[in-house]
Amino acid sequence: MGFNTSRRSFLAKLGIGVGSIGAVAVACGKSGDSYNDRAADYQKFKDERAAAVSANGSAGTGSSGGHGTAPVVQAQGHLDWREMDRMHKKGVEDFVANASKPSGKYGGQPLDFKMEGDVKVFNLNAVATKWEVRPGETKDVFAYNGVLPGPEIRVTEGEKVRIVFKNELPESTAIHWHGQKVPNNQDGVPFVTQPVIEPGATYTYEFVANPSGSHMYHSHHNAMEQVGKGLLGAFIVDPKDKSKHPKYDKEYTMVLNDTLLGFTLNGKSFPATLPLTAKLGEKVLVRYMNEGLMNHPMHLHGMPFQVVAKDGWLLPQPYMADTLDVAPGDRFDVIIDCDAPGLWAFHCHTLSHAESPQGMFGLVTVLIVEDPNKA
Ligand SMILES: [Cu+2]
Repeated sequence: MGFNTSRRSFLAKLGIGVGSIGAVAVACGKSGDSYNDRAADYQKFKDERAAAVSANGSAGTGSSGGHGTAPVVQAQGHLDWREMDRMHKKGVEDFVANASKPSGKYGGQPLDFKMEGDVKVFNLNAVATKWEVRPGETKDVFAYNGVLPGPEIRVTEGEKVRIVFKNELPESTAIHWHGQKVPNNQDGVPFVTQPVIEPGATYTYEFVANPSGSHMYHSHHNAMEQVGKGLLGAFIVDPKDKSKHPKYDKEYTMVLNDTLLGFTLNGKSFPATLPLTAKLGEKVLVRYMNEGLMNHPMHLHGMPFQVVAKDGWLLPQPYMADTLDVAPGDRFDVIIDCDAPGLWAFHCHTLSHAESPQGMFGLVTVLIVEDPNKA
């Protein structure tokens, strides 16, 4: 499906006419060039985003069916219920099979470092490559060290950090350390705090890790496209003094994204997403990170979770929830007290990000709580 056809059909389905933003601008009597330019830019951005989502949704013909907005709408009313059930079942079976023996590449693994004096040194690059979002669906992506999400960079609060970055992309870029209190010239915003890092160039970032908590790193240049295509990762700063922090037995990071690669959880779309696993009675920390353009109300079945931190900062009063809206740029730390054995669905509750007539897709995984007494 071509770019324009795709965009028009997507907008038509939503009942949105092209140029509606421009009409609003005129109706409001704001006719200054800069306002109209901005309105036009905004419309262009919205069109491109809609086209990206639509194009992604219509591209997949995997075994579990389409998984974006367009095919969902087209398919409704055309599937025999038995066929629908078969596809839903197959998606879950594929997920379970993959969970026990994951196939393909997964990102987000801790990045190796070396110490130079008292500085923790990491090497990172950015490359254009291919990435399998789910079986049968491979995308052209930009990736840090070739994986999505990029490798996890993990340091301790107060540690000196150096990241030697090589740009192997066909375009310029720069890295922003989202949530970190860095010196102004290390903030990674081209033409605001630093020159762009051109193709082939190397740039070294250096700062002291602080504050602690769940943070992110991502491109801050042509970011709608570069982050949308995969230039994102977790930057986790362990607290120097853990005594004030809640205790947990294991942890998972969920990096959410929603544009050029479709709805992805740690770079994968269900059924290629991996489950979270815990033993009965364990406490699991989940770090939600939204690198996308949309809010994602993340919902766990069977157990609530305790929200303990926002953007790395411990909350003065943690609270219980089972659905937590994670907006673009947000990080939340939640702790699940795994007191209910079984397989529990764990998904974004914007249902168009999670389920179609052909089965679940996108921002869906499962929390498996094992009861050791029933092995
Ligand atoms: Cu969502």
